[in-house]
Amino acid sequence: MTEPDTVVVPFDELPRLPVAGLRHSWHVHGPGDQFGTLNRLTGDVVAAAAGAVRTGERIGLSLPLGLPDPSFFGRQPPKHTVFPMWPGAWDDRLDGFYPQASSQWDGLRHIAAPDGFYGGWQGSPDADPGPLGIQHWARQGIIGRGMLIDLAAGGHDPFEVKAFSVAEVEAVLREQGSRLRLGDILCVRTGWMDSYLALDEQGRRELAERMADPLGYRCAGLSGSEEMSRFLWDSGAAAVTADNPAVEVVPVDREAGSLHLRLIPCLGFAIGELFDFAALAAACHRDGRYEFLFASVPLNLDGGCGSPANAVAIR
Ligand code: UVW
Repeated sequence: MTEPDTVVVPFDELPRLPVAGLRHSWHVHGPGDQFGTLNRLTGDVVAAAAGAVRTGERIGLSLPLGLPDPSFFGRQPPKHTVFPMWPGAWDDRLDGFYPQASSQWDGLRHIAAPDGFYGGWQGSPDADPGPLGIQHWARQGIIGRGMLIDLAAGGHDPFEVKAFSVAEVEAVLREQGSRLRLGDILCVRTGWMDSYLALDEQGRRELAERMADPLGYRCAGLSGSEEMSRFLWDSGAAAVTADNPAVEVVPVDREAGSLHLRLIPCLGFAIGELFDFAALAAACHRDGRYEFLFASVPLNLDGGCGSPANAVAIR
């Protein structure tokens, strides 16, 4: 499904970490690399991505900052206060702001392997804001060709366990007539966000209670298997985003493994969660065109472990 000549080092040629035993890319972009798979967004790749814009239609991909409400995993929606500065001028303030509570990027200091963070960094994120902070991604933004992979029509319950396999992802790409290429930003729609937004207040409260434990709830998502990480790496993707809370299926199947662990510390993947792809999917299905220019600028927050997505699709 991927155009040739895209991948620098094939997944099966990557070495394995001594403790985690998983394939890693720590040597691929040189010592001190801060970008991981975002290195695939070269000038040529981004310039070519602009070719996906035909009509100039823009579609926001982020939830309002206050959603989900209640938040998940012990996070909180920010408290927004609007106040006068002087006559005719207003200011505002966010208190209790969790950058990963809404549509968001997981940065490279969000998850460590037993062998260390991406690249082998052994520091402590609360002590040193420099390495792997989200500020590095803010410098260039996350701009490239977006590709919707719409898995939502499968008839599954997004609030139940359903692990999408590589074969299922490839089948959808085939049905869409989509070919992946180097630097693509994959936008995986599982239908989770549509189901979440359709819940009433009580339903949202009950779901948040079930999601108090980041590892203990149930949701449909990509399989955490090595096969899936091989597919994502070899596809040339620069980032993987999804409309669910973790990109991957939850709970993690111990036998298959954790995609968070495989992708973030081992392969340096940028992953995005809780995106809203409903309007984008409607537009893509309308004209049978699933590519677009994806533009997102993470917060320039020194030492940030993640960031609001601030993402838009331009068609
Ligand atoms: C955790 O992995 C704990 O959170 P998230 O799913 O937001 O990345």
